Amino acid sequence: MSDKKIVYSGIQPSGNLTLGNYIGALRNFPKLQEDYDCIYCIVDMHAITVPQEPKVLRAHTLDILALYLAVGIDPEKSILYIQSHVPQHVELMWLLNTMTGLGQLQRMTQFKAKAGDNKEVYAGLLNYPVLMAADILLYGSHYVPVGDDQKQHIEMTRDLAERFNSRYSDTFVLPEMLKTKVGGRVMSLQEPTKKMSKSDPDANGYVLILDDDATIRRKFKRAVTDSQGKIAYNDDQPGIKNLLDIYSACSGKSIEDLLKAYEGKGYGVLKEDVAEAVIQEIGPVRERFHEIRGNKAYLEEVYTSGAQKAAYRANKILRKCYKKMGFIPR
Ligand code: ATP
Ligand code: LTN
Repeated sequence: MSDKKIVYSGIQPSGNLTLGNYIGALRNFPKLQEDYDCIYCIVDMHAITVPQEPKVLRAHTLDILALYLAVGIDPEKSILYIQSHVPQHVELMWLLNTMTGLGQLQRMTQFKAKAGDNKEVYAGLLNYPVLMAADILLYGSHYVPVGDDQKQHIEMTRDLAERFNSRYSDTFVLPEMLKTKVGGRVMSLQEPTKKMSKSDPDANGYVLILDDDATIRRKFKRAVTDSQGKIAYNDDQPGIKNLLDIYSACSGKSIEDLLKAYEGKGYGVLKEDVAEAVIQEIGPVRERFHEIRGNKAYLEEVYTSGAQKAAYRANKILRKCYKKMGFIPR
């Protein structure tokens, strides 16, 4: 095994991926392959913490795999697999569950947001962060590239690792969040104070990686702005700020340069140009996605060999945990 540091990340097959998922997470993954030992997972066990239609879940799982490949993740360099194919995740989650505070879980913002006003809230949703901690700790991961919304989950993962280490001796690496330089939090196009989310009931709020060009142009045209009529970068104008962030992330131009270039210009022009920058950035990914997604045999080969490699590594750490906790080895 190489002595490179380990990078781990996962995406839920809970819907079609948005521009937020792409800028905040996905597009950063292939760049890390050269310098790190990368493991990328499709976290289907997390996706079922909210109801999923079986047929749709199956399709979304393969979609994410094809997207991972389309952005340039190379299965020869990185481990690419489906979470449910490596049962060690759920085993470690159980061990960690026995040392996770109920109060801590109930205070997680994602739990509160997703539980919302639902009458019936299931235990899986509450335990979501414990499964995420297991994903990360099972591989001795050093860095976790995720969007800003995952900060609390990473902190909890570190807490659990520390608790286990101090109770049973050094076992887990304390992982660090790898933040995106630009676009760590892409906001909704309709409610720019809310994060862009694939589970938003309003489809105009998000742009999907797989949206066609005309749809992308239309969604940006309808993006909510404000009545101030000047292009500036501040929290009083969250819609414009979000458009500038997206533009900067897709074009590589700095916010200052954009502000200079758009001084005195109208919102309509800005929206059109942002749409074009987005199309330029994600158009090629979309094309590669369609080529790869049709090749079932190739996808199967990738996830089968990925699961084998992942399980081999996961098993090593899991056996250590069992032994330290006092279980009789098999
Ligand atoms: P949902 O929106 O359905 O709750 P999600 O998109 O937040 O789900 P994942 O699919 O697991 O959840 O997210 C994958 C990655 O995309 C994570 O690293 C997450 O931080 C990142 N991400 C999600 N939404 C955004 C966003 N609006 N801006 C930046 N990064 C994001
Ligand atoms: N909660 C994450 C998805 C996720 C994940 C992980 C990310 C599950 N397990 C392990 C990084 C590492 C989210 O992005 N919503």
